[in-house]
Amino acid sequence: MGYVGIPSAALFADVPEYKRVYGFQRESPTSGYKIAMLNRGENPLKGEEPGLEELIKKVVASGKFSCTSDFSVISDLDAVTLTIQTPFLDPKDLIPDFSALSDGIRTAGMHIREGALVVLESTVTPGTTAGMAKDLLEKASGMTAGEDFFLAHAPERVMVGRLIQNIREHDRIVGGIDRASTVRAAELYRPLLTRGRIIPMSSTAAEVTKTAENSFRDLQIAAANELALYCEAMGINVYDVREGIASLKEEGVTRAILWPGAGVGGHCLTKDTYHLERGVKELGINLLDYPEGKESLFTLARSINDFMPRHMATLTKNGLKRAGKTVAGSQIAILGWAYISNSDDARNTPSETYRDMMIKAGAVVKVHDPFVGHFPGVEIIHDLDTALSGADAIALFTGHSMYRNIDPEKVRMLSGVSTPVIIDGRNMADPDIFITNGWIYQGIGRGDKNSHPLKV
Ligand code: SAJ
Repeated sequence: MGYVGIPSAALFADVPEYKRVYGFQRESPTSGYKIAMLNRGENPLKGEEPGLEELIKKVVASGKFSCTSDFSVISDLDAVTLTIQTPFLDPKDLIPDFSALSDGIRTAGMHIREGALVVLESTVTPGTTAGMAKDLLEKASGMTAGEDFFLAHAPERVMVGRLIQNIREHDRIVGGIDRASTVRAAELYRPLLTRGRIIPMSSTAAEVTKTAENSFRDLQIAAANELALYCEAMGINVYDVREGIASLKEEGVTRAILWPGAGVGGHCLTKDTYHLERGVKELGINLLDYPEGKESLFTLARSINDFMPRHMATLTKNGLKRAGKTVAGSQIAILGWAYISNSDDARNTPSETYRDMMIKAGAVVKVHDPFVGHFPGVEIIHDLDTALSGADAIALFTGHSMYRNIDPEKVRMLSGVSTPVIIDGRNMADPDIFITNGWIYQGIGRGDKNSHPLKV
């Protein structure tokens, strides 16, 4: 019952053909509260999720959906889907942490009945469905996959803020361990789709599709970030360049250039590359023909995107230096703890890397976020004025809409600092307005502004 499981369960329960849907949640100290909330028809996910609140109310009121921690109910079910987190223990050695997923698979295996379908929606290393998952299910059930029960991979492709829409409208990749499993899984998901279509393939191809689409996105972002770093060094505005590149639109010539920024967070782009890398290492290393000694393009992209919060630290140091200050002893306000705009999701947030660096360098750091309720070890301030008062520098890390209208004059008064510094990691602030109001401006990709003359 997380960001993927909750909207999926509600949508399955809203399908007329499906008689009954259960959401399974362990009675854990951190998440057990969701069971009662969901059974009251309430949405445990914070942040804006259009349509989800109403849908949960509807399917609970109709009695088609309920949440339970009693996993034995699985023995009455025709299909079980698993949307459990698959983080990495150590990206360097490509070791994923499949402990939670394995527990879920084993539990499902202990209860599934003959003829049932099991679907992994979690993003996994290519080869996992037909390998580890099949073995765990067969051992736990005593049955044979493909003969006594069906098994497939149908990766989630959702983004927070658009969960319901994404599940309904995105094409659905469906990959069975065999043809019968692919057909059964296609049958399960087809009624969910309003615009999307089913794209059938093998389970391993489905796993590669998912891990590769996120690795490609991460690569595109890394290319935009590298270009931004180049533009800073060359004293030009990356957003002019981006507009220029994006303007070439012609049949077959798409120039999908994404946005540079303060970093890449979340539960997906930060790890799926490593699933892909582990997959080729396990399934194809002896057959792979690749330039000798050259690093994977995808892991290089990871290191460029992981560098961006550190670059924000350098811009902060430069900005404070221009104000005659050092990071040590300065007060810094981080605006945005969530990894993505207008959401409460702070998994692998780039803001954390930056905060740790600033504290280590001797700064006093305050963190503001309108959506993130709390975060282990970090005090999240919800009142913007409180976060900004006394700030020598403000670092814009997340594109929350409310930060677009920051009034430089008002904030300068609040900070009580004669020459405050703004470090824009999401192209939210108009440099000229801030500079005119006596601020020192530093922005990612803004080589045209980062050495602006100081207003005397
Ligand atoms: N980001 C940039 N520049 C951009 C786009 C994003 O710096 O141009 C940053 C964001 O600020 C964020 C991170 O990258 O920190 C990830 O942003 P995202 O927009 O990729 O959001 P995710 O990670 O929630 O969603 C991705 C999506 N994958 C693709 O579009 C290929 C989504 O479709 C997937 O469902 C999701 O991963 C997932 O769950 O795998």
